[in-house]
Amino acid sequence: VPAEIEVDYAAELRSIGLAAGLDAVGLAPADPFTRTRADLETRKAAGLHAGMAFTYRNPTRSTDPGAVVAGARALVVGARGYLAPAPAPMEGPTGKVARYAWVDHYGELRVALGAVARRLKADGWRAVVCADDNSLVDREAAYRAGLGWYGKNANLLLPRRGSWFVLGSVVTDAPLAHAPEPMADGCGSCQRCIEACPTGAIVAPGVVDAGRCLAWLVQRPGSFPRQYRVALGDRLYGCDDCQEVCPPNRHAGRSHVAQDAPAPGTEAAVALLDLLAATDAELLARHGRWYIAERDPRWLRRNALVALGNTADGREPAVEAALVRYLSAPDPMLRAHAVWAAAQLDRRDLLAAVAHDDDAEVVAELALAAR
Ligand code: B12
Ligand code: SF4
Ligand code: SF4
Repeated sequence: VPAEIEVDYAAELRSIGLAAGLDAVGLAPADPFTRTRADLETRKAAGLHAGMAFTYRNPTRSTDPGAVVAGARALVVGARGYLAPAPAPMEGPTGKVARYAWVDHYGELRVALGAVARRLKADGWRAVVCADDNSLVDREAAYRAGLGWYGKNANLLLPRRGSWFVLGSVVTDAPLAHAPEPMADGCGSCQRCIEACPTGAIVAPGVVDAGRCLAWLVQRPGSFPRQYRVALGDRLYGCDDCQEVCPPNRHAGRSHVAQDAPAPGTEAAVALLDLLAATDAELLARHGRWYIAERDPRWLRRNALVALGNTADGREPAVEAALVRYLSAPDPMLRAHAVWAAAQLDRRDLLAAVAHDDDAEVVAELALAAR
């Protein structure tokens, strides 16, 4: 393929991506991400993945575009902005949802990348969309395509526009590869994200310890670690603190704003008492597009109990009723979190309900609540 045709074709694919809803598009060669493979392996060995599978399950695969498309030669990488206005606050105790999950931004991203893939396929090339799945490390693809730099909070920041972007690629065997200049660091001496992280999860510039990161603690199965329950505050799903404080994200008008008014169905907060009263089927229907370990809604109820314990008024009859109900829940993990929440809300008087509980976690929680 003559060079000028390649350039035209790349420009055309770029326009297709932009017209389909991407805010930035770049190209990268499909060489294996060797540095990222080493990062995944060393961080996994150091336990910083905290049991996560995702891209950590098989670092050799998730850093090799050739494992997605045999003979891969290029990546067309897209970023889609998700900063949007917040809906009006809700009444009563609510759990906060991180911005990336307010609507299905990954769905929109995949549709836009799909338009690029369709064009490539129509021209006889192979093309596969990878976005937020376990097959490719998306930030590194975007970094290699020159879309942005790695912030100290590990997020990829686009120049002047910040990090409120989801990222994905089209892996193709089309010969589009032009290695762009990698984006220069834009953080400089700033380290606000490191200082603002409520759990100290950013253990070195660009390195997040998932075992402390609230974004993973709300997703992972098991009891919510006691030492981070207060830090969870009113969060239910995701955490945005290290991005909210980031100067390139804070300059009004500099980050991409998707629209003027909240999109229909925007879910920036969830009524905690409704969540705690809902059935499994209702919770999966409402929140099924979130990552919920084992598709088991009890992890959402666990998060909701912690957020309730951090924010509610324990004398409110509806809050008291929820605590009473969960103190006699069949699931001991949820009873234990209800004990914690009741103690946080100064309702140790309700703990008589579990005085004879023989579950080890509930007993341990009661002993701590009595202090
Ligand atoms: C696992 C995962 C998580 C985990 C672990 C996060 C992590 N830091 O790895 C958890 C659940 C905690 C998580 C949280 C979030 N995630 Co997440 N997550 C992923 C996933 C599935 C894999 C990430 C991965 O492989 N990381 C591997 C490690 C090695 O990469 P890294 O942490 O980015 O490390 C890089 C830097 O350290 C850099 N580096 C190396 N040396 C140095 C030195 C310096 C000085 C610096 C600055 C950098 C640097 O190189 C490393 C890569 O080689 C991707 C989707 C995908 N398939 O890629 C989404 C993804 C990374 N997540 C995303 C989002 C939106 C989030 C949250 C903002 C969601 C939220 N609001 O709660 C938070 C942000 C937390 C944070 N500060 O990182 C976006 C990020 C978009 C962007 N603009 O960067 C992605 C790309 C999803 C997507 N397709 O858009 N996530
Ligand atoms: S997402 Fe929250 S907990 Fe995780 S590193 Fe950022 S500020 Fe810390
Ligand atoms: S807060 Fe500062 S150090 Fe952290 S990512 Fe943003 S610019 Fe970089």
